[in-house]
Amino acid sequence: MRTALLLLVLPLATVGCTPLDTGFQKPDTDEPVDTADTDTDTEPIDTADTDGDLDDDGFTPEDGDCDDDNIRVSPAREEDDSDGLDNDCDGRVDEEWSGFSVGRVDDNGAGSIIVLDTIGRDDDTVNLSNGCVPSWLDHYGEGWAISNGGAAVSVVDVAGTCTDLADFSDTEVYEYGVWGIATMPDGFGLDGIVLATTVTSLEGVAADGTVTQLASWVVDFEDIAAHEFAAVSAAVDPATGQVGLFDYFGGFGTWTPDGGLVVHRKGDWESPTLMTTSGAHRDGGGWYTQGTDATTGAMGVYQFDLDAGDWVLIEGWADDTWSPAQVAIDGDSGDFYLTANVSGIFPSVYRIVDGSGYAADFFRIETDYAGYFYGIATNYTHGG
Ligand SMILES: [Ca+2]
Ligand SMILES: [Ca+2]
Ligand SMILES: [Ca+2]
Ligand SMILES: [Ca+2]
Repeated sequence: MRTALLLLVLPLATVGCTPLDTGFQKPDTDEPVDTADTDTDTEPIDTADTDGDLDDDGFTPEDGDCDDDNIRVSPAREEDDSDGLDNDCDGRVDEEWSGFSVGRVDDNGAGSIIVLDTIGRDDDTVNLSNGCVPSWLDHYGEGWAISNGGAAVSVVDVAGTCTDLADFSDTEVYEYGVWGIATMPDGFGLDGIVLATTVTSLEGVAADGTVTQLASWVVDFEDIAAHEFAAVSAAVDPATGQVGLFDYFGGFGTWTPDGGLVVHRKGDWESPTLMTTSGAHRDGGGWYTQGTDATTGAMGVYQFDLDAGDWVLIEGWADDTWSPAQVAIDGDSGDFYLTANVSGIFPSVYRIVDGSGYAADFFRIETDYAGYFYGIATNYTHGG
């Protein structure tokens, strides 16, 4: 059995807020649709278009139109789950949200993955073999990839058979072990690669166990001036392949195969504002984290404002018996779901309805259960 969850020691400070940049683009309506056209030609509308929106659906490719030759494809469309198109341009084709996969670790060390449906029913519990522990998890083929207790990146099939792909337990090489993981979607040159954060680097783990370092940065817990970043979790925007890297002390970075690493906010361990262990990308736009205000201890969901270079509180609540672990987002509604552990009582998946102030248990185990929830990943079905 493996153990090794939270390894760093945390100092405290204050938090600042800036206005939310939702990233929403107003449709441009300056180009009326060919109203004078009375003939029966089959030419596309607006062939002389100069506003860059060829199909006149209100979005240019720069605005996020991922098919500028089809009005049923744009960020303003709902997804149709049977037409083979990514109607809403979130990088997922024919997707329908179907619930979550939740990593559970019992007090006796047994690891499992609970599969929840859209209203929080336990559809399945997959018990992991080989003493594997799902500290962080993401989808991998029909099963999952996990950060296995901080010591390995492992894959789990639907029957629960757990196989290590790559070992990260040698602290001479990986001082802090392996933390958050995320599976790269196909189409960005890293098909099937499991991204793994080691605090000091981003590593890519292939199906054959080969580990390739994708980025590294300066981690210096003696010298804050030299220190850059301490990334403990990763998430991917499936529309662009951009990777978000979430720092334990409130920093944030992005990485792309072509552009490399950009640190948008330094992780300040000397006077952190926000403490966090996971993050997620919302389908259609935005990087989010679950975190704790380092001064007040209040918990919240935050969005990263790339222009301001800071986190913006989206929803917050104060209950110091709660300890949020990780966050996932329902790609249909945008609501937030957090694994959380209530001191001495029970673990929960907590649901926060975006923009409503509503927050309550979505799923919990109440009867004679001792254990914790950790990793959480959003589940989708594809095709109607
Ligand atoms: Ca368009
Ligand atoms: Ca379009
Ligand atoms: Ca889609
Ligand atoms: Ca579709």
